[in-house]
Amino acid sequence: MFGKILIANRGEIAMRVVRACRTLGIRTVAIHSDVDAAAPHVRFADEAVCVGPADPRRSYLNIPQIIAAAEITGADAVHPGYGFLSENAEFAELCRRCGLTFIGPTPEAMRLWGDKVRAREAAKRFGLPLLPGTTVLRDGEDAAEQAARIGYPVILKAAGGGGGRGMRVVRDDSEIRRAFETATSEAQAGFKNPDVYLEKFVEEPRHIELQVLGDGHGHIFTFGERECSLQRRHQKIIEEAPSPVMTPEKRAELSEVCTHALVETGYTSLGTLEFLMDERGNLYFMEMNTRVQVEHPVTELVTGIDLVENQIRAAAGQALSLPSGRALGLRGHALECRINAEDPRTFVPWPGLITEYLPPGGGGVRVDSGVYGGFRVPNNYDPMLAKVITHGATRAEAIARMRCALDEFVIGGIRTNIPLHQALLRDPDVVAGKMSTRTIERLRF
Ligand code: MV4
Repeated sequence: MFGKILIANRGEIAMRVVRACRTLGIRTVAIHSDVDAAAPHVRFADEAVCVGPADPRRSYLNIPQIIAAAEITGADAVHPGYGFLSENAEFAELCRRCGLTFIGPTPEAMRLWGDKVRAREAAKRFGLPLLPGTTVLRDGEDAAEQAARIGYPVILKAAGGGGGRGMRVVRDDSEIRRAFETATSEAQAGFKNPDVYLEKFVEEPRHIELQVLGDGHGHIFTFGERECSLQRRHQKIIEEAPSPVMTPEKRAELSEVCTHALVETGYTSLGTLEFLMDERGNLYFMEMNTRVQVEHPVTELVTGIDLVENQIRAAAGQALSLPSGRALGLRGHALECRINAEDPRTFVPWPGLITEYLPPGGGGVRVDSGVYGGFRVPNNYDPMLAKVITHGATRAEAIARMRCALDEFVIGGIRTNIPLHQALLRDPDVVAGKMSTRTIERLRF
């Protein structure tokens, strides 16, 4: 096992990784920017190194400084968390060259799944269900021919995109050539990769994702799905496990095809396969995320498995023995609300000094927080302050506990989206499990 891990992140996920390290008896090094000197992850870790100024490009994304911090402190591994450098294959490769273990998949796996066209091809080869679609398009005429074959509406996506970035819906033949040109130049500008491809467009899909873990010993474990359909502009707001629309048979089938695909590609870390579900309940592979995700706790609560601890064990070369797929015993239901520093109606970020902070507690309530009373939330980073996660024997019980937890949560001095969560948990469609990716834009409160 590692002796010391450097955590190349901030906020609640840095705290989450410190906790997993403590459980495993591993020492921790925090990195931070100037404005984060008093951040909780800095206090919480055994050591801390300032790696640069507030601008994330010069601190949390500053690869030479981060590698130097690991060398100076004698860390033997780097945990990237989510965001920042977590899906940067060059960073993973540099860690390897410097004798540091990157706690994530191999750079090769990160490159494969990071290129959405290559990911689609791999998914097809290994039998994952796909929407009708294409590989890289040659030109506007090729796009028009392929779109006619697939049938409108279609969606143009950038190979270098992902997470909803670089997408555009095309509804008829008159728009397709221009859309191809615009999408190509935007992809070049945004992702330094002009490649775009087409897929059949699904109007109001649900977002369902499967949690997986590979160890380096040929084992792939699947830990069930999460439902993440409550989103706004590709930012998830509430997640849950299991999905209210999943059946045990569908879950078992999905687990089996995904296990097969990941055994074939030799995947060796924590990952998430993202699917769209259409009105008929069919699932289609969209993309794979090769990192720990914000919403991982809902899976932890219904499986009883510590995902971060097992991600670290796998990175250290341990062979894992865990329940998976059909043998997984799911217990009850879990919900997660992301608490952001923002106006609850306009979604404008609201950084500033937290004057009062009283998190909720009690049975079935978990709070993963990255702030405290007296901390000044900087305006340079993601506005997520904390996650409230509740667990219950049933979905109704998890909702009831979440309502109580949100009513208890006191955050003074800044605006938060707690009122949005309270309104969502009173919405009849949400309570009935009938969420769509458009629920939030229709909500009035
Ligand atoms: C789609 C789609 C409709 N049809 N693909 C958004 C995230 C990215 N991974 C894929 N996304 C979408 N891909 C086809 N062929 C609609 C979305 C989409 C979406 C998906 C899930 C949850 C919320 C969403 C919001 C807007 C668009």
